[in-house]
Amino acid sequence: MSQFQNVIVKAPAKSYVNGLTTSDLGTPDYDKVVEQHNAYVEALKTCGVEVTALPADEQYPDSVFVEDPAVLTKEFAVIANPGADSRNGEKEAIEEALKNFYDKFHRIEAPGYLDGGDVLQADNRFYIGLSERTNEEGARQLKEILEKEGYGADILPLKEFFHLKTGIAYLGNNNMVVAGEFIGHPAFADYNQIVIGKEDEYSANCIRVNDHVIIPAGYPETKRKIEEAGYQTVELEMSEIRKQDGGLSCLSLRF
Ligand code: CIR
Repeated sequence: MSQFQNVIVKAPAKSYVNGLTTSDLGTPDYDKVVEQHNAYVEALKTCGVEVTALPADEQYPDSVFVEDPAVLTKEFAVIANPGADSRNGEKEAIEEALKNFYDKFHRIEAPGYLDGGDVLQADNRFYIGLSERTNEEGARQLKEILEKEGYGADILPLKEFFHLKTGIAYLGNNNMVVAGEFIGHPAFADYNQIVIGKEDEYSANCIRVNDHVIIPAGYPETKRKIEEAGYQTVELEMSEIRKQDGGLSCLSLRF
């Protein structure tokens, strides 16, 4: 898996506590959100990436989840078209920020909708999930862009997970972390699978950043399995991020 040089994050807005959620874990504590987000940024820095931190935007409660408005490759950026009305405008600030790093842009256009959380890259292949946020037209547009650029792309309908990456992560070296509906899924049959049990499902959303895999704190089994596969782990407290349906991947764009 190639090394990441850059990461974009965005500070949590005070309005974060009023963001979208399907969880019944309660209202996030804003001070703790800031603390957990700061720890995330520090962990990324120890993984050797340059972190660009965008300012908080009160108008968009969910804008801390910068993964959703864009899909990045080494060569180009795709500005997504986020499927939740209250989040769609987040793409403008992300595009502005990405202009500092990319010359080549593609766009997902209505009636296509797509959230970056539904897109997983594994080497030269992308998996695109169809969800409440990503429709067939959005997925089709992304597949066409990726294939024209020389990547492979598979579209898969989701049954239960909120976003594709809610239940899957690619660690490089053909190692795929899988949970729930992705366990035994034919699309992932050729990978070495690190299987996450039902009670640990939240920890399937982990991120490999150069020599480390960042995982949520409190999942000793996941930590053990990932270390057994040969990776060094870093654990981060994610309680307040999880309350708004967010995970580790959602909080950054890595490239
Ligand atoms: C939302 O509903 O859009 C946010 N509260 C959570 C987004 C999480 N993002 C992700 O899984 N990529």
